[in-house]
Amino acid sequence: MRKLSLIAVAALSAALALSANAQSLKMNDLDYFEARGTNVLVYNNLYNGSFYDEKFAGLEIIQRGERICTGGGVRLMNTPEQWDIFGEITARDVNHADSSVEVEMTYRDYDFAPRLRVTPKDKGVLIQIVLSKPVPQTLVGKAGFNLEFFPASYFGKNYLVDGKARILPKYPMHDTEVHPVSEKITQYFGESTFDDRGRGDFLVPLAMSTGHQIVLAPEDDALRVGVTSDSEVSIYDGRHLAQNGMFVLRSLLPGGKTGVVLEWYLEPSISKDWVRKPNIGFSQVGYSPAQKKVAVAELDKNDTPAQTAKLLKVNPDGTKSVAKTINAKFWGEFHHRYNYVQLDFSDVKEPGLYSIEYNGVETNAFPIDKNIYSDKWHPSMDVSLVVNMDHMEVNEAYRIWHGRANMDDALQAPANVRLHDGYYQGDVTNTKYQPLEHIPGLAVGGWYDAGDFDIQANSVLTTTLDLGHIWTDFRPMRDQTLIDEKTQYADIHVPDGIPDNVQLIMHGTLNINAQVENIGFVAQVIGQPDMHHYHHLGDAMTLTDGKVYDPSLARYEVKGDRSGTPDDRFVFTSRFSPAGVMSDIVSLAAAYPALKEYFPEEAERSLKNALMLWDKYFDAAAPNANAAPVAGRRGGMGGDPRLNAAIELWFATGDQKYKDFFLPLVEAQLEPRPAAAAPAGAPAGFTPTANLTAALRIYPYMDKKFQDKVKALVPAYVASLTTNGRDNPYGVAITGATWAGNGGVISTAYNCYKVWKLFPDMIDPEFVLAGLNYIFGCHPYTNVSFVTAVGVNTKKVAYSNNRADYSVIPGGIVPGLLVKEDFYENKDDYPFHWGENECCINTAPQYVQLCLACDEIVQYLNK
Ligand SMILES: [Ca+2]
Ligand SMILES: [Ca+2]
Ligand SMILES: [Ca+2]
Repeated sequence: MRKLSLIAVAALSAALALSANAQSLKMNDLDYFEARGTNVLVYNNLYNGSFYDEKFAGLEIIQRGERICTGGGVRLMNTPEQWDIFGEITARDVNHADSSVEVEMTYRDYDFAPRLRVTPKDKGVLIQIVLSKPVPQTLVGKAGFNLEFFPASYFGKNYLVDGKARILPKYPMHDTEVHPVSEKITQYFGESTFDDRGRGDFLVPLAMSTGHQIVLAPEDDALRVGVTSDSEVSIYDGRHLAQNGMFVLRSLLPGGKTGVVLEWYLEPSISKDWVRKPNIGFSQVGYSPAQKKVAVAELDKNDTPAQTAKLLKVNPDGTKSVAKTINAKFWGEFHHRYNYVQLDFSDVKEPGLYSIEYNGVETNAFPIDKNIYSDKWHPSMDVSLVVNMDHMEVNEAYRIWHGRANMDDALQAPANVRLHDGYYQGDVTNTKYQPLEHIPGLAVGGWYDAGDFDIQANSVLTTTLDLGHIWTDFRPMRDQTLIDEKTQYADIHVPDGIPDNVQLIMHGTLNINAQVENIGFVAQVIGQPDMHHYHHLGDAMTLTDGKVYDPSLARYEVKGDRSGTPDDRFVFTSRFSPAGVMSDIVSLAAAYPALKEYFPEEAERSLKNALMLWDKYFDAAAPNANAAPVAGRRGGMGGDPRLNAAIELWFATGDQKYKDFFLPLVEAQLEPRPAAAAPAGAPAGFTPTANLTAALRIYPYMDKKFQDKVKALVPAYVASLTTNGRDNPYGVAITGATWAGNGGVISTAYNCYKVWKLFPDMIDPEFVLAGLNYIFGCHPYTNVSFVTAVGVNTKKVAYSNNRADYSVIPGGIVPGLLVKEDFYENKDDYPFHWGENECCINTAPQYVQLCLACDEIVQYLNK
């Protein structure tokens, strides 16, 4: 039970005494306004700043369990984009006595700090904008109160403006105009999202409608939201500017006035009887006969949990028979909003097709079968890792996914450039190249990092490394892709006689080796030179013209293989450190065993470069040398960054000198670390137990003394891996306030597998399987599979580079559930939340590893 504060109890009693307003919004003890079926949040979620406007802050409405509205606040344009400035929240006062929330939004550059005050009124809230000073002259006609609605939630609905009926458009189809750029409110860091082709203007979407009352989706009780004001209220469609744009309701603030300058009455739709339908979480790929099978039902607190559920078997004639009556185990409340019930049907082992019926809901059907994990990694290896290949034309049957992209790679980034997505170039370039000089040889290999089109060091290195480990640990011979690096062409579902795993490893080393040979090391990023190119959507080949930039040509002029169009990617070469280079060695050496068998020349090249880097930077990479570890790159955090490089070089060469180097370092890691020794920048939840990651990798090859020592530490290690899931009914750690936690779920489950592989008696293999059960649908909010195209009910949209088409690239793994105050979210109709839906390339091989591990485990359990 939630504990009500004394103040909340007093406020509740006062409201009950009036009783006429029994259906109005009340402030709850989480400091937002609540009524049955509707919540109004006022800056309970703040802009976190890392990627600017994430469409998860401001005044927001959660209605019938879905967040349909966000971004309520004073903004400076009709339809703000991700990089448009917003007011910094410099005060937020929650007053339970009069049920008000008041926030101050400060625009420092404009000496402007409007206050937003929200109080319950009738069946909704009164929104007031209060000014102590008039709107600055430069912002008159620009500053207004905006409220944003997710378009996809409203596809197929209408709106009323002063009683006149209008259709909410599925696609932007209204008018815009261009204004001189001198009128534009500068975006963060002076970015410009709009390419004006040198004309000196910017785009302004015009209102779709204007009136004094606008009601969205009046016909739909779950989506209806109305705004009434004495001021004019307009509705805009932000998708004219950006595909992730919103429907925006907006009123301008008047000039020359102070005090309450704007009032809106906002009425969401309350439902006194609404009960959310149970969300029954289970694995959308089904279950193997011998494994544990526990579905989790997520229930509205107004719902009455039934004592039993039914497991139904679906017969060939379409009839369903009861395979088991399941005793429902009430788990209780978790994360405030819902109650949870566990439904265990582990004893059902007969292969077949099943569904679960509980509290009036029947799930989609799913299999119980021996081989459910054996093919679930195919879309990631066959499609996701192929479609995301840079510098390749990628074909599949009748479709070209994209042409050969970025063939003009790349220019030396000049010093002291700060760009989007954390790209940063300091005051030294660490290379022999002049600013904007073309660096040769880079138009080969590598992957698009995620939903964007850059090659980031961390993703190209870890993807190559994990693909290398997949080969040495599992040796998958699957060959369903033609990959021709000579003509830079790939064809999906076309075998070519070479295992795809090996070809993908080579696609990684081709880029890593090119960077090492031409730059000297793997650069932090090869990324777009400006915001207009960074936010590119569409065929990657159209991102640049493929012609090397020549500043002597006029803008957009073309001469032979050079052009005056400044679209070539920049190589960001600062943040270099000898410790960071150790990660380059790790990946090249880990690639060696697979390459040696199929591409001996590329294998020798990789090993040669790894050894060259080792010799060159060995001394400088020692801990406590002047060079600081590079955050986010493996091997650079805590301990000696050379350790993993030495291990991989030892596996690649068998040279005793590497073993002599790493063994004492690994043995030192086996000493328990006191909490005070947590390294700077250690991830949240860092546990001061022994670090067994490296020890488990070398375990089979070490002597008994070493093995005994490691074995003694395994129970504590297992506890550290499995503790964080015990606070919730899913048995998996659920994390992620700004970036959801599926990556952590996968890596934790895989670490459990690595323990099980060596010590099958010391860990329950169900901890490995629980990770994939969660990813495949046994999670809160919905039961959709977080792996696109894998499972029965799977993600309909993802933040991949085809997100503007509301589509997916099969085999991608989305980050999953964002965890807010008492609310989870993973939208499946709006693909533009990167923290929920962006498929990162380096998650794909990690997921493949886990599938292969789970397949091995269930084959063992089913024996
Ligand atoms: Ca990126
Ligand atoms: Ca192949
Ligand atoms: Ca170019």
